[in-house]
Amino acid sequence: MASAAALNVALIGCGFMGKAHSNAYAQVGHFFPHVRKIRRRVACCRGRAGLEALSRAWGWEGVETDWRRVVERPDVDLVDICAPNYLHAEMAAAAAGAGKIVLCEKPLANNVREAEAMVAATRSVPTFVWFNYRRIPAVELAARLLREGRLGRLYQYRAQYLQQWGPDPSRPNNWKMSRRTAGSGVNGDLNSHLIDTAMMLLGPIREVSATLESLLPEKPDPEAPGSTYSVDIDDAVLAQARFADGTLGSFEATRFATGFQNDNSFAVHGEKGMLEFHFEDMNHLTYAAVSGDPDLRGRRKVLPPARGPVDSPNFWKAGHPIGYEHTFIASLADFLDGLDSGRPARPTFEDGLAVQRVLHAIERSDRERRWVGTGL
Ligand code: SOE
Repeated sequence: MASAAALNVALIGCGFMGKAHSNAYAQVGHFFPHVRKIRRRVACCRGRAGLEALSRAWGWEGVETDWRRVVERPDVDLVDICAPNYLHAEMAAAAAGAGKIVLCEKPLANNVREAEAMVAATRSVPTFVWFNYRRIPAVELAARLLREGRLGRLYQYRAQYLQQWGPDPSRPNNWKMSRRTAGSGVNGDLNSHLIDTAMMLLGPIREVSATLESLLPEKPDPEAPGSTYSVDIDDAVLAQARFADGTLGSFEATRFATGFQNDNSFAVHGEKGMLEFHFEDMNHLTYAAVSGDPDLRGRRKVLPPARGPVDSPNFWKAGHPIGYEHTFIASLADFLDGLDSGRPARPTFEDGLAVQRVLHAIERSDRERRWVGTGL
């Protein structure tokens, strides 16, 4: 790994996440001036037009269409994988083999076997998975309140990830619609976020009982009007879970929730109170306490503190709302901070593997129609 002060980054993937990560690399030093400087060395993907557009928009110094060349480059320190899921394992192993730091989009891999191989292949380099919703100030506040035991004994954890684009006839076929390239449907794409946040807040999930559903196995193909394309992934997942601490959990993820754009939410109920979060209202955390005048009790929305010390330049002052892009900037800032402090930021690939084990248990439970242990 080059020991230059600046960290030379290679980004693989030019889609939605390529843009979110490019913005994070461009912005992180503005908001978090104490972390290592970033050099946007090279962006890589197969489609030339998308690649050139991304590079122009976000200021990548160079472009490359062959990822193998990118991971071998001596002027690259960090490889960030935003390519389709089925490529994660091979790319991560090659990058780590060349001594690079490896960051990867979620879910970590197509399945547990690949995720285990990724953990094994990257043991000697720093790793990170972009479960970005962990870094929302309201979610961080929830984590702090739970750590402090503010809810007392926990009764129930309920999480939902609701999107509506599944049946949209104008959506072209892409890699997310196939098990071969995506590993799964909503289980990996959306439920993985719910599981990661839940395990960050409450600890490991021990066992699950789940149902997966493909709601529209033939979808209209907007690129060939009048015809359809086959889809072999899950469109909706419902899971009951038991955490290691005994708390009962429920998880629901779907792309068929008509009326919902991107509602990633959770609620946790305990003997002393409750917490609730909705990403579509990401600047608020809802809190209710079982104390005080019973007639004045109720759920109230609180505005979480700004990220970092109040007088630091991190993001904006309290009360000045932040957005989706800040979750990626904060993820990157924590990762870079961890590199320098020697206390690696989470989630690492080990954490990504733990999520993958739960996703796997969910699929197996659906197939075998019974409760399945996660091994965690
Ligand atoms: C799917 O629509 C998607 O883009 C996910 O892949 C992301 O992880 C999620 O944050 C938003 O929705």
